[in-house]
Amino acid sequence: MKLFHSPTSPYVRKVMILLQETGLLSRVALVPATGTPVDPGSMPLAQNPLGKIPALERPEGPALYDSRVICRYLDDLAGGKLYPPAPALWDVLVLEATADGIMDAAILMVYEGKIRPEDKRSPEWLEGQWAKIARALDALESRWIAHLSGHFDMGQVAVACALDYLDLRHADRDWRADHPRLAAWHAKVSERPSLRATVPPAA
Ligand SMILES: N[C@@H](CCC(=O)N[C@@H](CS)C(=O)NCC(=O)O)C(=O)O
Repeated sequence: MKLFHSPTSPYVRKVMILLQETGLLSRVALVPATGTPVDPGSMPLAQNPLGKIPALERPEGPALYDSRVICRYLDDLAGGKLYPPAPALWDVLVLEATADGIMDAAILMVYEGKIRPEDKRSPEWLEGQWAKIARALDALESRWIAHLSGHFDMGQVAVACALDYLDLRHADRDWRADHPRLAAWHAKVSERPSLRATVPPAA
C-alpha cells in the first residue's frame, strides 16, 4: 500500500499512529505530498479529487481518502484494535469527529494567515474558527476525560493529534490554560511510543 504523507499533517498522523499501534507500518510505503487549496502542488489528485492528504492506495480497489475512512479500513485489516464494536463505537466516532473538527478549524486559520492576502483577511472569521476550537476543548474537558482515560482507541489518537497540532500552529492561544484535566491527560498519552515516533517537526 502507498500512503500520501506529510509529517506535519495531523490527519496523516492519525493514520501513522494507527499503523504503529496495529503493526501494519511495514506494509505501507510513504509518498511525500504537499500543496494547498490554491496550489495543489504534489497532492494526489488522481487518488483523491479533493486534493487532500492522507490518501491510501491499496491493492484490491480504488484509493481511499479521508483519514476516518483510511483508519477504519486499516483497523479492519488489523482485526479491529482501535475501533470497538457498536454501541461503544458511537462514542469513539463522536470523539474522533470532535478532534477532526478542531483540526479543520485550526488548518483554516493557518490558511487564512498564510494564503489569503493581508488586506483580505477577516479577524471575525478567524475568531469564529477559534470559537469552534474553544467550544470543542471545553467539551473535552467537561465531558470526555473519563473516556479519554479509558481503553486506548481511535478517539484518543485523534484528540492527541489535534492538541499537538494546536501546539504546532497556535501555541500562542495556550489551550492548556483553561483545560487542566485535558492537559494532564495529554502529557500522559504523549508518552506512548506510537505518539513519540510521530511527533510533528517544529514549524
Ligand atoms: N477530512 C480530511 C481532511 C484532510 C486535510 O484537510 N488535509 C490537509 C493537510 S493537513 C490537506 O490536504 N490540505 C490541502 C487542501 O485542503 O487543499 C481527512 O480527515 O483526511
